[in-house]
Amino acid sequence: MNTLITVAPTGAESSKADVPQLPTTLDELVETAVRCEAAGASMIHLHIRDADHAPTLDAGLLRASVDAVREVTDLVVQLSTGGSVHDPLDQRLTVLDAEPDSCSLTCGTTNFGDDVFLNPWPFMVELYRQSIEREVVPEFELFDLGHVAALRRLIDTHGLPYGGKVHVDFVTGVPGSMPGTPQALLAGVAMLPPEVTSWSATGIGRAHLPIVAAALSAGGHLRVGMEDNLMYAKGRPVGHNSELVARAAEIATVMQRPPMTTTEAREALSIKDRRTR
Ligand code: KMH
Ligand code: ZN
Repeated sequence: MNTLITVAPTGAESSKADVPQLPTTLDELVETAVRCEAAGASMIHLHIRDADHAPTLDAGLLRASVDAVREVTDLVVQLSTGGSVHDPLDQRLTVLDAEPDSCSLTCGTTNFGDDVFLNPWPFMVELYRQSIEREVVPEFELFDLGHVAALRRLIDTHGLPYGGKVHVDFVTGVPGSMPGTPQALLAGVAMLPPEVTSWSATGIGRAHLPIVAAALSAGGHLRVGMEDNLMYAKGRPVGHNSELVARAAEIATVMQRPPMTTTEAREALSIKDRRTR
């Protein structure tokens, strides 16, 4: 099975002042999307920034970003519904108005550094219900083993997602969530409900490379990008998201699991084709 590589280029946590190479403008996002697709990514996980480079859920900017990336790439466009830890739940639901191909859906609340990333059960259910209604494929974000149990409960009580495929992403190494170790990752994989058709993993910070290696070894897919990791190597910051994608693609290829094409990814995730070009 080839490897689905998702790039998460920006996130909501790092500031442009601290990390000038973080793509925060629309032009930078589009340039990043093009280069990451060329490097082997087939999905992009987007957080949007405003004119001051601050995280925003502005409806117009979200729509413009989805449209712009869709216009120049074949990447599966996934919008974050997690936003930043400061975004209210009702506003996080409005992300679907931008008609992304996919949306993140975090399966529970977690400590998140000094903050709390809030995902109460009723919010999860409402987001899930709306994703099905709007034909948007969710990616279930699992930060902890309890989130795997919550995913099972969601599927048991509300059925399968739009398209019938169940794709999850383990986010490991967040301070307050599951550690970025192969042991924790494999414990989560062992608990996955049988309905899950594909899983990927990301390691925050220094967990990045160990989790890439562990996920590939265990048959998983990969998420990389500056949302999760700002260092390419010890003492060497990431200069561009495509560097992380290219390295992940190289490791995956060495492991005899080269990157999926965007066509393969769209099929693997049962993405509704919204492309206009
Ligand atoms: N920024 C974090 C609070 C997601 O995109 O869905 C949440 C996050 C997860 O990044
Ligand atoms: Zn995110």
